[in-house]
Amino acid sequence: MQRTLVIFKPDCVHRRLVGQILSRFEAKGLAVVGLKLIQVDRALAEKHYAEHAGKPFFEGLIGFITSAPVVVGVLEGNEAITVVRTLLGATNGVAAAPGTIRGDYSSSKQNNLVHGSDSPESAEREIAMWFKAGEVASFTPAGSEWVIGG
Ligand code: IDP
Repeated sequence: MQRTLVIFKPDCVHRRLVGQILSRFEAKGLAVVGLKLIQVDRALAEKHYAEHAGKPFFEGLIGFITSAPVVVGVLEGNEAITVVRTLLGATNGVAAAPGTIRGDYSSSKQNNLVHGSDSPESAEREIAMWFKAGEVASFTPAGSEWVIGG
């Protein structure tokens, strides 16, 4: 079992797509083990996107992610990191394949609806950055053997 951090970005919240997209993750077999809506401050935004500091789109990205509330979650499941990123599709919504979340709902490089951690190291760092220990649940969802069998 693996955990990953997802952020339903301000465009997703404004466009009222949080439920629909969360549903796609759940339908794939991922379980929600943490979830909250928060207004991100500049310090957290800069920490989360530290690897992009100095890039031409950085200031715009920080402005975007702090412009409205986000819904941040921890999803758990088999190969959760890869599964989430595969469902999300390419970063640029214009290039993302049809059938992926970004391919189906986004036409933008920046406003691409959902963030997903890109490696086990990032997932661990990001979950600790966005959630306190008691905010992430540990349990075995009923029926897990049917989701992951074989
Ligand atoms: P990812 O979210 O697919 O992992 P990253 O390259 O890590 O993509 O970029 C982080 C976020 O920064 C993207 O999801 C997107 O919102 C934004 N971003 C990336 N490249 C650009 C760009 O060229 N212009 C504007 N925003 C960008």
